[in-house]
Amino acid sequence: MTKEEIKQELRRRLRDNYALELEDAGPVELFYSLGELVKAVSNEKWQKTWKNYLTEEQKQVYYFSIEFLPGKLLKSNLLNLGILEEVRQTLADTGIDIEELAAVEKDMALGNGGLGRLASCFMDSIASCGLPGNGNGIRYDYGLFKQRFMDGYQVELPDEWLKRGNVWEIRREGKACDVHLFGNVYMKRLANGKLQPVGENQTTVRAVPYDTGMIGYQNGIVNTMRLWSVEIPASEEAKYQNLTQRRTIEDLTAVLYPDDSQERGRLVRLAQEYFFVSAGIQSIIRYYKKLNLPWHSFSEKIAIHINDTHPAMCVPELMRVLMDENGLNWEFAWDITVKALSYTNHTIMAEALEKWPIHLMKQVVPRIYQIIEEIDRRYVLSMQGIHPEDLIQRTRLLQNDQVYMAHLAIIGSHSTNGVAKIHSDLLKAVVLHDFYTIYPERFNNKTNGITERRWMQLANEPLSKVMDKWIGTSWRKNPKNLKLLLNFQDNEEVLKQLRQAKLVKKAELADYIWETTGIEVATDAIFDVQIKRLHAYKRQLMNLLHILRLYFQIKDHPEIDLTPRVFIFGAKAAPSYSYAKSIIKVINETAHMINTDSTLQGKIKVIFLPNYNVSLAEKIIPAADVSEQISLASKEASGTSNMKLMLNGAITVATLDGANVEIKDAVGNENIYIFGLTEKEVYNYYENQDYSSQKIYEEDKELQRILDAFIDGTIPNVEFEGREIYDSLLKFNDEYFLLRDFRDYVQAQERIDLDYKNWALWQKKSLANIANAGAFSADETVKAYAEDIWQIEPIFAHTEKEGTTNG
Ligand code: GPV
Repeated sequence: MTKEEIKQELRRRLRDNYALELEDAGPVELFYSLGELVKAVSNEKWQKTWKNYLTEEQKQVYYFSIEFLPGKLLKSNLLNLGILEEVRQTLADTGIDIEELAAVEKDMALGNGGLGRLASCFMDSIASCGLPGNGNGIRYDYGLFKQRFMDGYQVELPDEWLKRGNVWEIRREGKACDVHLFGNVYMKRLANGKLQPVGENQTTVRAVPYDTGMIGYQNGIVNTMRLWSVEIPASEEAKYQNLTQRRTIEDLTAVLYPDDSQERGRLVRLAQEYFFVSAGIQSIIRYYKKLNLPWHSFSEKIAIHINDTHPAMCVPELMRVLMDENGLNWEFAWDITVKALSYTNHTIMAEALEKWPIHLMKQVVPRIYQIIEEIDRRYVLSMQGIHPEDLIQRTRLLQNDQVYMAHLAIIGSHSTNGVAKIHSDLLKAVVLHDFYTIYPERFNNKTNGITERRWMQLANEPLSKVMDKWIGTSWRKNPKNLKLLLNFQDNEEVLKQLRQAKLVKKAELADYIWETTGIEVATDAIFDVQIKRLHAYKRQLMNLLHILRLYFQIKDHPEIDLTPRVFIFGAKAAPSYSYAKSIIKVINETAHMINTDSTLQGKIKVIFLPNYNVSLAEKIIPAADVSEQISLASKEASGTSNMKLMLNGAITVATLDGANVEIKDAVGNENIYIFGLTEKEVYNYYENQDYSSQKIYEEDKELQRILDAFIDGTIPNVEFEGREIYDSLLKFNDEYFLLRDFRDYVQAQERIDLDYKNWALWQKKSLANIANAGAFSADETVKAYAEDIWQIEPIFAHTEKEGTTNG
């Protein structure tokens, strides 16, 4: 599209939809008109893509995830369509700043954190690699809550993202399906002697899909993310005249559960899980039937991926549809199911491993529970005589009146993968060791990845331009080529320009901090960033202990030569996670104490930015100098903010946990600050039960002063929270070994303080991080999934300019 065409199209839409001239339109009208224009451009490609999949009978993957976290889509869509610069220019010619209208878009925040964002990075990469893939999830009316601070406390407000409508989605009523919940099931004998399950007193709801195009990077591909919304079916209208009853149904897709890696055994959550699983499986079967192929070819055309256990009911649901609705026998249906399905595990934290009470399953999804019982029975039977009885009992689906969802996912699929090397190894060695004994061939690793299109090209234009200038633009298409930057490690001009680019983003963030908090920060300070959900295992509290140490140091020695530092936090706590909320309160109070104390001469500042989300991440990450990845070794499955920060030239201070281990291997020891217990040492403590935080406290005067600050009034207004935290560290023996790792952490921080003073040395480390970040491109990750797990192939190996169809 030329600039002239863009302008005309925009003018026409503004006139037709709003009766406005381009010159008179405000950001809202401009955003919606531009959005529609983008949709028109991409719909043509979308239509070609899916038609092509159909006629070529391409094998497709369906990525089932209860969370997707795309953020804003306008600029990403423009970039991937290859018209971002043209549109920016066109608007600029009329005196409009594209950023102003881009800001109108609400973040699509249908996810909590890492898991949902990973799903969205994968959607971008799957399309960009020309892989036939679809997302399947839930269209929540309200996404993750909006976070405010009041008196330092987290306050949650509803996320009304659909208030002004969603330009990107297409409602496809024609593709709706019915989902049955509750009631009971009995077996009816048919004339041919077969047993047929019949549902009684069921609640039937309508699942209506809303499709959003997932636009590939300048390759003509547009895939589909399908999100389901609940409605009352026309046939049932009479039943639901009562408003309260209607509400109960509509509640099903009303709101995202705001718990990150925490299990919650709520009925509505179970119904949500079944709802999007059933609708998704039904629409896959409907598609497969169009192909007119025999059932035994199913897994040659369809791969279904289970993103963590939330969609694990794909196993019994696919069995149900194949048997009850299509007459296949158990053995045949089981063979198809196991071949089609695959599963990713995202945590080893016991409290996050889903288990559903049997009574709840029987109540909400009675037929599914019957099938689960039968899977369990046959599993036990098939293993007897092959494996020891205790192993079979430990791995079966039904235990302690609960359904173990991870067991269901592993037994009912052909692949189980972890999300970083260390995590996958721990699954095999400890958490899922029993299953590894039984199905060693099913286990594999797929280290997470990120899309550098959003996290570098869009979020960090100054850095992108420096890259273009020195290594050319090929990294934009092929992130692995970021490696070319290594040729310039000793080129002072390159180092200077990289530093300059960082400074630009730091200045922008400093402005944002000033506007939102009224606090002034200096851009020559180290911007030290920890951004992720608030969890005890992620140890934001240890970061705070270090900050308090610096505070006391400056208080005692005002003349001390510290490199100025700005500590930046972004984190939401699950509304029910009171310990995490206490940590937020204490960080906020400490921040206030420090930021208002002029005797500190601005040497340290603490900024807790409210409402951390994808858009805020895009502001913070490019401005970061230091990336805090300090979870207790073995607890963080992978992490992905570690990769985004590295890509933007931040240097990581890290434990050997999750993907940090691979980041260390990629950049080398001299370009990362590693500290703390190793995963083996942590497990040793568990085995020997000989950890005593009290002992460490007693032997460390400085640590005593820091911990006492929580209860002696040093940190103001935290009478309750300070005590809670103090007790967790001493009375309850410091579950995540903060005190054990503290000294080592402090030493790593002291090295950072020193190294930063030598800008060229620091910038060289930063360069090494940028250059080696290509290894963590989600493009590479999804290609590995495609080859090893899904067995799907890219359709177009060529670029946009060479054409958009392959014949
Ligand atoms: I399970 N993760 C998440 O965000 N929510 C969850 O419910 C579960 C896991 C995260 C892990 O904590 C991260 O370490 C990981 O990088 C991310 O999933 C993506 O794999």
